[in-house]
Amino acid sequence: MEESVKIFIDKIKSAKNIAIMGHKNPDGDSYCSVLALAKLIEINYGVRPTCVYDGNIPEYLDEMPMRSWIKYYERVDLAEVYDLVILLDYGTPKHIGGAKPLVDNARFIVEIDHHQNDEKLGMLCIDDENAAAVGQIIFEIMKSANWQFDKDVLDLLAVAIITDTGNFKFVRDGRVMQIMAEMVESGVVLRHLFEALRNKPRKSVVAESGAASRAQFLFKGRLAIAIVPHKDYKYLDGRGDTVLNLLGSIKGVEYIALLKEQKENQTGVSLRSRGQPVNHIAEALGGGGHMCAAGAVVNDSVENVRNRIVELFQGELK
Ligand SMILES: [Mn+2]
Repeated sequence: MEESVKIFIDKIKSAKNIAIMGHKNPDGDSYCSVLALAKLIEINYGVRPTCVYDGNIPEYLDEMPMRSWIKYYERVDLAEVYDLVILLDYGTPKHIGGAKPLVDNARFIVEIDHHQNDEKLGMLCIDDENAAAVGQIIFEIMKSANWQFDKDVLDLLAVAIITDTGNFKFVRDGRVMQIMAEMVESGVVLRHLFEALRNKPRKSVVAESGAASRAQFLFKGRLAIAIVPHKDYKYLDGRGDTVLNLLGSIKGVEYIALLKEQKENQTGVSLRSRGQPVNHIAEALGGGGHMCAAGAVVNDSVENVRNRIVELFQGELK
């Protein structure tokens, strides 16, 4: 077992209270990894961690088990001092959100992450930038520590991996597929999980497909730009994957930029590609992410952000 995992386990064993949180506006990996790790700690060490989130939980995760274990940060006592706070999937000051007091007051902070992160909050960091999801790192910890697990844990970790790999599209090595194989051997039924994820509200699919139908195609159709206006933004569930998938399935489209008018002068940007890097463009906008899937939130109007993105792509696609 790695030294960092040994320290992590010692910290769990000696903690009287534990809190776990993912990043603000949790995605499938962040949300499911929090719940899976909480269950693992309860099963193996007899302590039920407090699970906290900020922002919105996407509706497609409604069918996931253990929903009642996780609480909106305003519903927990933010003044409580925890022996151990565990940050999963992007623990930087700006990603934590409203639960930050728990981090500030914590006696010890462990961070488990698979992003490039220069602002780590963890006193102990179990990071692996090559992992496809935090769910994968937790699975690996679970195996190396020989932890007991149950069906909820496996289903949650499987969904963490499925969602963060875009249904396995972004898998970069065989290890994560070996883990999936192990999970299937242990009883995970992928068909049930995919079915459970087909759970979006009609309004969000209608809003997303509307944005896709109004998309513009630039640079001989290589870049698709779609805009979700503010009036539709509230219907959006998660990042707008329907738009990204629809536009990404068009022949000749190599890059997709989805702009979400979150409020006046605040525009969320999701960038995708068929393999070429887009993270430097997200970084130029003040964001970041993975090579083929990145994003940013820009404090500017959707029109200005659109023009800036076209400018940034101009250098590469002209
Ligand atoms: Mn993740």
